[in-house]
Amino acid sequence: MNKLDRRMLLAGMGAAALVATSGAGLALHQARAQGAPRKIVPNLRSALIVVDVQNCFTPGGSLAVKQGDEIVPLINRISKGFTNVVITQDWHTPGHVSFASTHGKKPFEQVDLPYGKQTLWPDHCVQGTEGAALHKDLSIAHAQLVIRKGHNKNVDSYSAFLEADRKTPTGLAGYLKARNINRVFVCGLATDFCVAWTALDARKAAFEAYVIEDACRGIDLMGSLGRAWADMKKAGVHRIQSTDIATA
Ligand code: VGL
Ligand code: ZN
Repeated sequence: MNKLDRRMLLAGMGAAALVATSGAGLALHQARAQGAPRKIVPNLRSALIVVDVQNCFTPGGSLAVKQGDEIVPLINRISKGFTNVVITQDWHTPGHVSFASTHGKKPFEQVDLPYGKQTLWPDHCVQGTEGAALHKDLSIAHAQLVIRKGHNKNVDSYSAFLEADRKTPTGLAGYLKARNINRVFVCGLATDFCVAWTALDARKAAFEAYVIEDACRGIDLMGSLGRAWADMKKAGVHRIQSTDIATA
């Protein structure tokens, strides 16, 4: 085969490949136009984890996340597509180690604790108070487990899986595994703290993890939101929107 023939052959293959690609593209386009479902369909091995949708984190609360209440109707709707739903509550003692007031410091400063750096927060989600209650419009009657975290006075817990000492389990991984769940979908407050830490720890515990971006709101303390998304991407957390999920 001479040089020219070879070039023509390659060009011909290229054209054939192009046709094949656009053919497939057309088929996909037609499938979409026909309304073929391309959504994620949660199954019995999937669980929705609704993180910290509590009065303290919604407008009017002591650690209010901007527009934190807007996600409530969205979460109610998404939850209908899940057989398995877990709800978390931040659940601190009075005088908790994560409170600025405990250290005579201002909120959003940091302190060094035996387990590492701790960001200090306004007093929030004190056990049994109205602020720690779930938002009144959150309506997920079929949720099966409410897991309370950060209840140890000397250890915070952003994650629903592991406390901030990075070694005390909450029991959530064992619960999910005992029920044969392998995929978790995380939503709630706040994207860059409790949602991100929960999704990252889900990956460490070998769950497939999805964060439903529009069903979360972030605090964004000195770039924490961008960092959280970068960390989650690196860990293989899928970033999706509520419209990507099929509702029942
Ligand atoms: C949270 C700060 C302190 C959260 C909880 O739910 O994201 N953030 N405690
Ligand atoms: Zn907290």
